[in-house]
Amino acid sequence: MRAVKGLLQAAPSLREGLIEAVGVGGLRTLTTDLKASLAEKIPAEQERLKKLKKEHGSKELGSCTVEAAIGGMRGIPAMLWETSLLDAEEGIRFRGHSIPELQEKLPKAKEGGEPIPEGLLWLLMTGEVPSSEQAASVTEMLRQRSKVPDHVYRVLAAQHPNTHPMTQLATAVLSLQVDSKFAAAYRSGMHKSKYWDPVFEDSMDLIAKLPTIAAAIYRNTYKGGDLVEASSSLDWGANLAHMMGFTDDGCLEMMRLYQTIHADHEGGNVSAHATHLVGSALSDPYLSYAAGMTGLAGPLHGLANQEVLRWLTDVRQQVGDDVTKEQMREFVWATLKSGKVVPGFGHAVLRKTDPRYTCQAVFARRHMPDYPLYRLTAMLYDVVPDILKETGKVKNPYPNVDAHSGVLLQYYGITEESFYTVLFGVSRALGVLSQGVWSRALGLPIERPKSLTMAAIEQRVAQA
Ligand code: FAM
Repeated sequence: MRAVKGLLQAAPSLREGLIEAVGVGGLRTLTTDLKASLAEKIPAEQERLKKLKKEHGSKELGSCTVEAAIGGMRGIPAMLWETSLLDAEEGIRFRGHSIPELQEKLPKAKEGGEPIPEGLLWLLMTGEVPSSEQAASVTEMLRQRSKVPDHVYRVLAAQHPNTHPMTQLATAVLSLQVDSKFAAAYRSGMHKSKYWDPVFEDSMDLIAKLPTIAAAIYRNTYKGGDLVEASSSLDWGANLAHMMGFTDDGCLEMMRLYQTIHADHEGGNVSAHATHLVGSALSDPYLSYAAGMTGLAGPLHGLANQEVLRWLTDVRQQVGDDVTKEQMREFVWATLKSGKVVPGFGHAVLRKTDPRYTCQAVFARRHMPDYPLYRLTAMLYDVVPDILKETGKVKNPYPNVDAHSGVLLQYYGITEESFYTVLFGVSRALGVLSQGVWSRALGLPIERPKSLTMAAIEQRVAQA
């Protein structure tokens, strides 16, 4: 009784019926309004950050070596990112939850199925695993915001027919920027304590429209421009597959899983960091997410999923489907000797197999155990790590998320690999835009790390 009384004193919204007590000392938002739930949490998190800065601001989290400064800033803990955290051995956790845990806990469209990404969005935004009603309210909120303005279709239609789908995506998103509520609010002189509100509105508008935009890019580029209407009964992830023209139940489940696992990978990767950096200048969510997407379009980052498929196609063309392990070894070595990377393997932070790879492999074993491309991918897992270890320089010889995603897409008939990174990009919006809202809610400043010339580094090390 005393504990409940304490809880009521600590949390006025418990008295107002907005939250309920769960477990020992835990609180859960009851509202099905995502923005209300978020607004409820912001003041405490602002206080938490203020306290951290005041009490521990001068403490060191790590140092920067010359190697780190010239080596892509590896391992320097220098950014706040609330929505996920990556452990080198264990892989990603979204707000503290591993991928298998999310597959169990998040609301699903069907019994025993994959999580719906809307549930993950609620979790990323609020830190709480949503109820089915809360996830359903996100689905509905996104549906209401999903209409894409006509001018965006005209912008897409005006592009050169060979424009890469990722370039089309970034261009379409930039053309939506004219409607930015944050840019308008800033222009009209909004107080900075309120920035998170229009950033939230822009982020939801953008996330809502991305499946329609992605599907339009797909239909324009590969299907003669014949667009498919959204279904009013499908969730956000499944609707993406539906609007691309795929209705197989397995494909819808695959898309829900795909859109869930690609959403976030802490803050230092190129797409997240680019979004964060550009947003720190108070560029609105359209501008900052478009920056993230141009980074995701690089072959060492998101475009690796396209590269994996091209590489696998080369294997099949040169060796055939009945490739032996020995032939595969030769092919991998030939790739390395020609000065190229083996796409889908390695990682800047991870040092073990990516759990995003593992969950896709589990999905494949369940849904397509005899599919030749799946078997080829499984064989790569047996062959590639030992070879990469033999090179003596690759820090992580194991597969990452991109080694498996293309196989699942191919199986369901999404065969156009140059589109694959767009699917990654749609999912990535959930993570980087959720963090973007929090960055403004927490009042994070403009990013401005120090750079040095080679001469300046030489001078500093000579003095050390
Ligand atoms: N194949 C061949 N060489 C590789 C390699 C791979 N898969 N992974 C790393 N290396 C090389 C790397 O190029 C570097 O060589 P140099 O010293 O000659 O420059 C050396 O091994 C040390 O690199 P590292 O420290 O192990 O990796 P980095 O942190 O520099 O790079 C990756 C990380 C992801 C860019 C790198 O592993 C790679 O190029 N992998 C293939 C591309 C890929 O799959 N990218 C997708 C990553 C994914 F998780 C994502 O972002 N979506």
